[in-house]
Amino acid sequence: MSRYSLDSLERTHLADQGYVLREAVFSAKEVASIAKSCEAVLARAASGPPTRKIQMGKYLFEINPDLVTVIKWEPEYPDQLQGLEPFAHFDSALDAWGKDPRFVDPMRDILDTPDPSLFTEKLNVKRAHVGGAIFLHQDRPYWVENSENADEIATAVLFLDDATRINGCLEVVPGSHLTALAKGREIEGFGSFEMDPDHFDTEQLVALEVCAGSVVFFGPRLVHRSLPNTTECDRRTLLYSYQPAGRATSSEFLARMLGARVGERL
Ligand SMILES: O=C(O)CCC(=O)C(=O)O
Repeated sequence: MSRYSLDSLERTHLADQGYVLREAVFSAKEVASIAKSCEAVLARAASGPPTRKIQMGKYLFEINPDLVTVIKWEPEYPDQLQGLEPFAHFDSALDAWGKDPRFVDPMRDILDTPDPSLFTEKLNVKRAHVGGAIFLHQDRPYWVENSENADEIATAVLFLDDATRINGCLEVVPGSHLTALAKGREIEGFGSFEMDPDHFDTEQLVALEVCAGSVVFFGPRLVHRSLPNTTECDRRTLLYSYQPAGRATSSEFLARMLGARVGERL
């Protein structure tokens, strides 16, 4: 048993509800340091030579071939960053945080593997007033074509700011990981990754209002979303997704797609 392993109540909660919430996992000082690294990564990604922004579904993507990453912009405010994925291959500080036992020990239990390692890393920065929604989805469909086994990937979400209903906290559907994979709605040019809220009882969503430094862990089938940030403060999250060691990472899949080798252009 490792220091931060799931306890028996958490294991039961994970099995029944599909997620585990731990509060105050990282101190305010640690969160401030992580957030500083995140902002530096975002600034670096946004300062490169602009490439074409592509609207896919409700999202606005820019693929940055130099950093081998995908930048998301706010569709309604196209000069405002929405997020970035992946980035551990070009930021050693955030790569190192991804190895912290407070993420890795629980992941050992969740994935039932002795050596979880990073599959992908994502930053979501719902900026004050302009941060938009992350639409209802499961993670698995996004990963099926871009991983070695999408069923063996799980995510830890670290909250870098206090998260509330009005700034777009994470909302999850407890138990949704146990039901059949939801059918996505087909969006031209994007695929069927998003779920159709008209065919899903969104009353089942539970808003996870948490303090900065808290972490939520969940697997690839949990239905979740987050709403726009209507407040005057940012609501940022850092997501680390893990898989058993030795498998190709999302940056390697992206590099293959771009015809580049990770590290070669950084
Ligand atoms: O609200 C968030 O930051 C989490 C969003 C999410 O589920 C995702 O980016 O896949």
